Amino acid sequence: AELTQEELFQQRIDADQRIEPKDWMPEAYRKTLIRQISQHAHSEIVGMLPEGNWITRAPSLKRKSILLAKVQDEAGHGLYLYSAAETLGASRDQMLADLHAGKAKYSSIFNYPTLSWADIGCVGWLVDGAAILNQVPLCRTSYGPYARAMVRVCKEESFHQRQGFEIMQTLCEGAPEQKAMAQEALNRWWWPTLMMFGPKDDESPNTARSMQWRIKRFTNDELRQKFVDMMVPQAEFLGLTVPDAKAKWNETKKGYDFGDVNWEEFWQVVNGNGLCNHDRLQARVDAWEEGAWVREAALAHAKKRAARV
Ligand code: FAQ
Repeated sequence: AELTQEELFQQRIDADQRIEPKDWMPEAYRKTLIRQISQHAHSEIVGMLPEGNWITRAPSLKRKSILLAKVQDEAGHGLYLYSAAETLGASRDQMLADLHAGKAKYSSIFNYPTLSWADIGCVGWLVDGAAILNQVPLCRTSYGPYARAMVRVCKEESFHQRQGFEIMQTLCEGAPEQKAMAQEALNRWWWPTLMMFGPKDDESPNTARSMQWRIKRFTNDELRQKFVDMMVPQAEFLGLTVPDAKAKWNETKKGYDFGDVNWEEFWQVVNGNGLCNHDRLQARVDAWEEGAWVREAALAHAKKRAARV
């Protein structure tokens, strides 16, 4: 019997061939990619806010210029990702309108406040660490433009993670007050970073199909396990303790056991009720409104140039 379009599509996926913008694809594949890529883009853009909060208060000129560069990198990632979503037929205006209306999701992690300088260390070390674990496999995701965007993004994220770790190391080798500040920040950021990987596999409606389509290469729980396995030794190296009494090496599974994430908190934050959801969204809406004159001027300029030729 002849294969259906959908079967041919799955064959290409199974043979690890990339899907490109003009190729036939099931509508649900297109939809889930627009969903994931636009959420990812929004996360990068909203993700500038917690760190942006510390640019004016960074402890030295060197730290300030590094942080400024990092936050600019996140803006670049966001714009890359909006472009990747546009190749699937999504309009940028619509994606932004959905974000500003509070309809679009972005990563839960950016709804937590950055209270001390050590939080900037934790964002780089833990949040970017989680981001890299999640995004390195996305360099092999089945949709070409998304996969290619991830290559550069991951290179920059690796630099971000190193700078975060180095902030933590400096604090941990410093005065007792600095080390205490590092531990206190770790206590607050540990569980929210475990939530970045999404709900447990058996409560994740999208995982099975996204794995079949090779959009995702690992499940949420697989990546969360890798994260714990990577981070517990790094915390020990720093002389810090992760705030989980159940975090213990398990020789049989060759990985760490760890405690349960507070899923109630996770869904509260995802559904708009985290500590900073309101402020984050308001900051994006204000930026959009205050930038209206720039968009108008750019359009007027483009029109004038087009009329000149
Ligand atoms: N927060 O069925 P699943 C960064 C939603 S890194 C909010 O498992 P899926 C770098 C999910 O959307 C952060 N919502 O979904 C940076 C779905 O809702 P929907 C961004 C979450 O897609 C660092 C529902 O729950 N990274 O920005 C979260 O298969 C520092 C059910 O979940 C990416 O976006 C969450 N944590 O798996 C920037 C990576 N988790 O859409 C600045 C790409 C789940 O059905 C500073 N994305 N939900 O209404 C992915 O890998 C996947 O989308 C997952 C979720 C793994 C996040």
